[in-house]
Amino acid sequence: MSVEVERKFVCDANIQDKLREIGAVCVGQCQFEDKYFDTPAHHLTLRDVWLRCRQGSWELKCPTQESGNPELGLCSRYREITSLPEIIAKVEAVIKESSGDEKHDTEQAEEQKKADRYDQRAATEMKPGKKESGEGGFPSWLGKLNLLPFAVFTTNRCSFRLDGDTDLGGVRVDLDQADFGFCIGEIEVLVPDGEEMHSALEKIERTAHRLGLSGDKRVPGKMNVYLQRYCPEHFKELFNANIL
Ligand code: V4E
Repeated sequence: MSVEVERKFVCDANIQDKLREIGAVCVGQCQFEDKYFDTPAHHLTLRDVWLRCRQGSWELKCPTQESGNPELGLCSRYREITSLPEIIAKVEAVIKESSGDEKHDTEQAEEQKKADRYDQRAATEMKPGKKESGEGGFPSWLGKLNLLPFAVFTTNRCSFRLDGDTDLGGVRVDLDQADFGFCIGEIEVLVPDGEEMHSALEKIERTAHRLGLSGDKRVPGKMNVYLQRYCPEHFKELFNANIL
C-alpha cells in the first residue's frame, strides 16, 4: 500500500517545453477509462473515499489521518489500495460505519427510492454484457454493497519523470486531458505507507517553483469539474460537506 501526495495545477500551452527545460523526461502516453462507484446515498464519496475501476483494475483512494494537516498546503494526500479483498473490506466498513446501525423508516424508504432510480439509470446507461472484471457484467460484490457507477470518463495522459535530477527523484508530472473537455496537471510523489511526507512535499514545492507555478489556491481536479457539470446534486452534497 502506498500514499500519494500530489499537487494539481492549471497547465498552459507551454507546459511541455517548461517540463523539458527543467530536465523532465516524457516516459509515455496512455489512455484510460475511469468508472467511479458509490451507493445511492453517497456513503463513500461523502467520506472522501473514491472507488474506481480503471481499465479493469480496481483502485480505492482513502484520506489518511494527515489529510487535514495544514502542512499539506496546496497538496492532497490519499492512501491507494489496489488489492481487491482489501478494497471490498474497506468499502464494506465505510458503508457500515456511515450508514449507522439504526435508521428511521422514512430514511430507509427514501434511500430505497433513490436506489431504484439509480438502478434504472444504471440499467439504461451501462452497456449490457460489458465485462468489468469477471464474466458477464458487474462483479457481484458491487451489487451486494449497492454500488453503482456515478461517473465515467476517459483520460489521455502524458507522463514525465524528473528522476535525472538528483534532488527531485521520484517526482512524476502527469498532464491529463479528459474527454469532457478539461485539462489538468499533477505533480505527484508516492510515499510508502508509514513514511513521513515532508520530503515529498518539498520535492513537489520545488518542482512547482521550477515550473513557475504561482497560484496559491487549490485547483479543482477532473472529478470536481465532472460532478459540477454532470451531477450537480451530488457535487452540491460534497461541496457542502467540504469534500470538494
Ligand atoms: C481523491 C479524489 C478522487 C479520486 C481521483 O483522484 P485524482 O488524483 O484526482 O485522479 P487521477 O485520475 O489523477 O488519479 P491518479 O491517476 O493520479 O491515481 S476524485 C476527488 N478526490 C478528492 C480530491 C480532493 N478533495 N482534492 C483534490 C485536489 N484532488 C482530489
